[in-house]
Amino acid sequence: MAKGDPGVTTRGTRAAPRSRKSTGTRKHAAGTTDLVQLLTPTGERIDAVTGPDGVEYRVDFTDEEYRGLYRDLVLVRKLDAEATALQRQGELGLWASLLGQEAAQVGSGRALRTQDMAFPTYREHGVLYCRGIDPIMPLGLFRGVDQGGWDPNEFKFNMYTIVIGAQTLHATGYAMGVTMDGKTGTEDGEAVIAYFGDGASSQGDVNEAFVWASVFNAPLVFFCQNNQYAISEPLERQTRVPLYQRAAGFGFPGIRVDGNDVLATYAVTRHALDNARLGQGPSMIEAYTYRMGAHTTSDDPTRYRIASEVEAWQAKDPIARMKAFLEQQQIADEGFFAEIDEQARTEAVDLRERVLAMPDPEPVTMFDHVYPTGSPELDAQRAQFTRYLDSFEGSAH
Ligand SMILES: Cc1ncc(C[n+]2csc(CCOP(=O)(O)OP(=O)(O)O)c2C)c(N)n1
Ligand SMILES: [Mg+2]
Repeated sequence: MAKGDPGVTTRGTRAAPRSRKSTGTRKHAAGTTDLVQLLTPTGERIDAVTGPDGVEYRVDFTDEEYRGLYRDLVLVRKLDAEATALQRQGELGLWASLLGQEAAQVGSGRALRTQDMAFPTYREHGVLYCRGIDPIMPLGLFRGVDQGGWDPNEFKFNMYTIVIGAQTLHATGYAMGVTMDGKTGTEDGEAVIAYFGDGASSQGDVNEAFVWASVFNAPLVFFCQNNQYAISEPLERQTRVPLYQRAAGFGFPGIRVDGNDVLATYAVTRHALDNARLGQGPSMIEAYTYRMGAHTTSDDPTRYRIASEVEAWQAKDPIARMKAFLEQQQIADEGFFAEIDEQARTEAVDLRERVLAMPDPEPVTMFDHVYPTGSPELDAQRAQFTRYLDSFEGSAH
């Protein structure tokens, strides 16, 4: 992604990209589609779209910025595939692939401003990449050699959270703190984004987070990646209404975006974040997408879904449509695509080599980062565990 702040506008204050072929501006009539989309599955560009919320969404990127988004999409997919391969070869304990969700993650991740704080689940490798964190970090976690080694404050990206939905409460508390610190109400204010899944939407924690964020007007965007499954449970086991409509019951706006469209996801997320930072409170985005792979490497999705469904979503692939757009508009040529593929290959090889070189930690170090200053109870446990390890001294084990 190019440096600087890529253009996004709402309500049409900036011009559409010049001389691009497009399908023009679309309006959502009542009762028609409620999906905000700026790039169709075949790569056709829609200049602007008015969502059911009455907001006109558009982006105004330079050619370099469009190419940057494509680069991000390809790189995060490639690194993710490498991590899956590493797990298959016994080098990671587990991996939760983002395959199919690249646009939802890159679009929202790039929409964050530097000062914004993100609270991820365990699948947000694409957002982590956009935040500038070394992609090896989550691999250390899933290899079991560290406990998640980045500083959330330095990168404004909190730790991965595997307890479903818990991070929405952490995000709510953090966002309430942002308001108390007086960091909202201006264009350079801070906004917060909480990622969660369609399955998590049924958790009590998430619904409590909705209530608290709403009544305290927290500067928070609830970003739900509806990838259609919670492990094997399909969406219809979570809800009888479109997920984004849940927001209305809690008293804040909700919107559904095509989560396989990086441009629309960027526009919708940037708008919601800017509203939050200006003090206009929380909102919810439902990024409508699909988990193309298994839930994790411990899962076999052929047991609960049919191949034709996966094929239907393959036709909506987030990277293919961006590539088609770049080709159709002559924003990128074969040389560019080859260069990106080569960069992705090189970064994946580098990632692999660094994972294989990760040393196993001394078992006793697992006590090191439980509390910042330790505790008597923890010290006792460490001492006991050390005695236990010492008892093997001189044995064959
Ligand atoms: C509190 C809690 N309950 C159950 C689990 C087991 N679990 C792990 S992932 C998952 C499904 C989550 O589905 P969703 O929220 O749609 O996210 P996705 O994995 O699809 O990204 C469950 C039930 C857990 N980690 N935490
Ligand atoms: Mg899901």
